Amino acid sequence: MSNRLNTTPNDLRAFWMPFTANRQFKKEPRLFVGAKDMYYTTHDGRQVLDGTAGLWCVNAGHCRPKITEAIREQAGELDYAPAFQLGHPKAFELANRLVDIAPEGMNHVFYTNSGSESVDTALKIALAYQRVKGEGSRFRLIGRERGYHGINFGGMSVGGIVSNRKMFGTLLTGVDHMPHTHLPAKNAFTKGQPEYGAELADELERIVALHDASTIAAVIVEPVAGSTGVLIPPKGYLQRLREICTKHGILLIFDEVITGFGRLGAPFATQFFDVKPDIITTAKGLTNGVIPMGAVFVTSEIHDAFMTGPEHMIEFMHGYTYSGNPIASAAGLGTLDTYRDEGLLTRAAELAPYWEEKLHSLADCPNVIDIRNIGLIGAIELAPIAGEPTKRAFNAFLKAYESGLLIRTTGDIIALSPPLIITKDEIDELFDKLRKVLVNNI
Ligand code: PXG
Repeated sequence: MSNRLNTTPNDLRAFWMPFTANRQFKKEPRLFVGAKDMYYTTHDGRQVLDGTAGLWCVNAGHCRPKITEAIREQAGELDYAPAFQLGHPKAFELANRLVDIAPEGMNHVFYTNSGSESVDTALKIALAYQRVKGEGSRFRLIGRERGYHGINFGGMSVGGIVSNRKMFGTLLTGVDHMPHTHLPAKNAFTKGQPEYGAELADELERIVALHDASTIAAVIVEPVAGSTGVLIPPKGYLQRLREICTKHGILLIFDEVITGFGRLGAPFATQFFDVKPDIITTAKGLTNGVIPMGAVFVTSEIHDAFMTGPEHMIEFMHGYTYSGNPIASAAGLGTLDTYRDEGLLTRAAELAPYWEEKLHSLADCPNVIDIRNIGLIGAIELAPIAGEPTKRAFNAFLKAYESGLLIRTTGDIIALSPPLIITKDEIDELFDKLRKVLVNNI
């Protein structure tokens, strides 16, 4: 008997799905076969309102013409160009356009293919920068509890989600973590940034006192923690982190894989919070999620520190086969055109008050123990079912999907982050559907 799997197209066994309950999924598959603007079409022909911009990435909505056309044209013109020692015009054009919308002083970008790669690239830039500056004793990287920085070894090491770490050995050495900023006893049901918790940034001083600043290269945080269940920075917290890093010569990295490209109502969280890091990591919204691509933004000071030595020598021993891939670059340009022409990088600021009001109107639903929001992000935390953590939120996800709404869950938290093109009517539809799910005994 052959031990090959049946590989007919509708056999689901061969594909080991990422971050998925594979057995549950394959018993009850949920497949999308089409998408347009705010809606997905399912394999059984239903429309599903996208409450999560795919996985926080489809910021301009689905199948947008400028992006689709840009990809189509590029695929017929120049499909691939080697990324090392050679180039093609669109990668440079995109870098210039990205620098134009980036926070002032972020003048250079290094391309990657995902958020995880952006994070590992940023950590490597930080370590190498300290070394080229003559501060090679700075080898430590500091992350934060409940932080998510992707799933490669660097990002996992500075990340703080135990279930993502515990299976994978010793990870990077020389990493420490600050405490997370989630204080539900004080801040539950806060609209926007919480009042309490700025002092948690001072824990960085404690870590510096323990290890000595001369051993610390960089601190990495998400300005708004997404994957861990939407943790909004307390007022003054990010400013305080910046001050402590500056005081001790530590680089500050903002992981903007989720907050980049308009999610909060400014192009980047850096501008929204008016706190300047030294390095910014991005991916997702850079190409509207359509083609994998990430970019790490650095200041001229960091970039220029590498530009020494003989000119024929490679300055930074890092890069990917697909860094600045032509089709990804074209998708990025089509995406930036769409954002510009439709004002999407600031649209969340206009919608945020309406979004906030509608989101918090769910506070009276059963089992809701906290609601949090910022920009076009929302989170609803549910009381876990006794002895069955994560099940209540997963039930909500399944019920929402059946009722024509896509939500995202992590633990017992529902996270919402719709495409930035959402209308007020669609916001109403989203929260009407979600209310029905929540009151319906999940
Ligand atoms: N950093 C941050 C802050 C992220 O949110 C990554 C890095 C990794 O990106 P890649 O492209 O390697 O996946 C992320 C990814 C969710 C969810 O539902 C969040 C992410 C990915 C998938 C699901 O919260 N964030």
